Amino acid sequence: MKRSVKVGMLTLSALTGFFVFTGLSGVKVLPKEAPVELLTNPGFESPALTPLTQGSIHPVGWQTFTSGTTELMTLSVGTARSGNQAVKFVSHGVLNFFQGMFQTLPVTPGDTYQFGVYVKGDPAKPLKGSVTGQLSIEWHDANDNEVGRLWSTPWGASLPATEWTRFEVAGAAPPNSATAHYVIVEKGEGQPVSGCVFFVDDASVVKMSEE
Ligand SMILES: [Ca+2]
Repeated sequence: MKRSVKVGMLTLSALTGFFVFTGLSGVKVLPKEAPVELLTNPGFESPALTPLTQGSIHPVGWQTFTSGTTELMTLSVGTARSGNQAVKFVSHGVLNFFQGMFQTLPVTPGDTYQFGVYVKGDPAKPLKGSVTGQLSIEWHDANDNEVGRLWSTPWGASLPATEWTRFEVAGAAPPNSATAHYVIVEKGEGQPVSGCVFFVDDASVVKMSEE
């Protein structure tokens, strides 16, 4: 009996933690049932690395892009928040370089979507200079033209290397949107330093409901 009461209280506090304030649009809350994860391979566990493939392949389900520099984004087994693997981003010392990965998913106009990831620095190779990471949601219409973009708070030199920090961005799909690109990007900007590292794990996209 005591045990079930305890579990109930835990559940309540966990739900309370899901409330977010969205400014003028009021309070939104995740569905009461466990929210459905919309991403493929959100924990970067696929494909499972072997000693031979380590560092040389991309996570299943994610598309990558760069500003023209060599792609320095790899699956990594050294540091993971869940499972065995995370994605490791390594910076270039190239002015205004960028590199990233994304998934494209259908959206319903008016519905609110939340995109989040956990990020951690590398104590031996912390982010320096103007190198940052950031999340975005890019809304596209049926012809695949971008019709809007939302950004998360960026992470940079102050990113903790001793714990995982969650970053997220959420918003309502605009009236003419058909899909969203959920993007994780690293940017060099004006004073980039090469060889800086951050890890990303446990990405998530969920649809939120209004109460
Ligand atoms: Ca993982």
